[in-house]
Amino acid sequence: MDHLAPPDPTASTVLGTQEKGDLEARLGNLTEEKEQLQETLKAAHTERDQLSVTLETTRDRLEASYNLSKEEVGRLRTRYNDSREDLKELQAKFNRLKTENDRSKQEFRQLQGNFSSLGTEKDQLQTQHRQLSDAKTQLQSSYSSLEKRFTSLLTEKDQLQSNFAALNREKQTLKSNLDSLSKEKGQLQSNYQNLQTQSDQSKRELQQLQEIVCENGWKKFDFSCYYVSTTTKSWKQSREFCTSRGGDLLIVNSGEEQAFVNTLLKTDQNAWMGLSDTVTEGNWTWVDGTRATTTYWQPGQPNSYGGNQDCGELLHDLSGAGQWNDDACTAEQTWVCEK
Ligand SMILES: [Ca+2]
Ligand SMILES: [Ca+2]
Ligand SMILES: [Ca+2]
Repeated sequence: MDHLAPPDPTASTVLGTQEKGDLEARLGNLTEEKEQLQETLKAAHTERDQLSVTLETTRDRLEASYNLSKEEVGRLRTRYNDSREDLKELQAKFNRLKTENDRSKQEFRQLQGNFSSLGTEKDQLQTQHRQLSDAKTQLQSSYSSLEKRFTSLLTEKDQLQSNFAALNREKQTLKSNLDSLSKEKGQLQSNYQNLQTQSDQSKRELQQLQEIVCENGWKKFDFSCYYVSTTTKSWKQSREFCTSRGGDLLIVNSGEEQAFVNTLLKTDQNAWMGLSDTVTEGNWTWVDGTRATTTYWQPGQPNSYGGNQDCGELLHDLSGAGQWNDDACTAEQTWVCEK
C-alpha cells in the first residue's frame, strides 16, 4: 500500500493534466484492484468457511480415528500380553523339549549300544538260522517218509475199517444167533424141567403101578385092572355090574390098551365097552363124558343098523388088536370092566 501514499504537493504543479490522467487511471486501477481484492477477500472468506468446515470434519474424523487407534492400542496391548504369555509357555515347552531331547540322545546312545549287541545277536541268530535250515532239511526228509508212512497207514486204516465193518456184521449175526440160541436154551431148559417133572411123575406112577395089585379074576395093565365077564347082560346092566365093583365099563385110552384088551377075549367073542351115542346119534361118548377121538371101528361101522344101535362093543380079532361095532344096547352079551 506504499504506492497509495498522498502525492508530494510540490510535485503536483509539475505534473499537470497528464498526471491527473495518470492518477485517475491509477485510481481506476486501484478501484479495479480494490474490487478484485474485495472479490478475492470474498473468495478467501468462502474459502475460509469451507476450510473451517473441512477442518471441523477432519478434526472429527481424526478424533474418531484417534479413538479407534486408542482401542487398537488397547487390543494390541492385550495381544502383546497374550503373546508374552505364549512366549513364556513356548519357553517352557522349549525347556521340556530340550530335556526330552537330552533324554532321547541318551536313549539313542543306549539304542546304539543295543544295536551293536543286536549285531552280535544277529550273527548268532544267523548261525542258529543255518543250523535250523539244516535241521529243517532233515525234518523235511523225515516228513516225506512220514507222509509216505501216513498214506500207507491210511490205506491200512481203510482196510481195517472195512474188516471192522465185516466183523461187526458178523458180530451182529452171531449176536442174533446167540439170542436165538439163548431162547432155544431157555426153551430146552423149560422142556428139560417139564421132562424132569414128567420123569418124576412117571417114577411116581411106576411106583404106584408096582404097588397096584388086582383082585382075583381081574387082569393088570398099566395103572388099571380089567375084568371080562363070563355071563351076559344088557349094556346098562353090564355097566351097573362094573360100578358095583368100584369101576366102570372099559374106556380105550390107547392102541396099547386096545391090543391088551383084545388078548383078554376069546375067539369070535364080543363084549360091551363104555362107549355109546345114546344122547346124540353119531356123537360117541365114553362113560367118563369124554368124546371118542381115536377109534377102531370095523369097516362099515358104526351103521346104527335098524336105527337102534347106540352102544359100542369090542370084536375079538385073532391077528390084529380087535375092532369095534355098534349094537342094540338091550342085547345081552359079555362085557369088560375097568378100574
Ligand atoms: Ca382105559
Ligand atoms: Ca346109534
Ligand atoms: Ca352095527
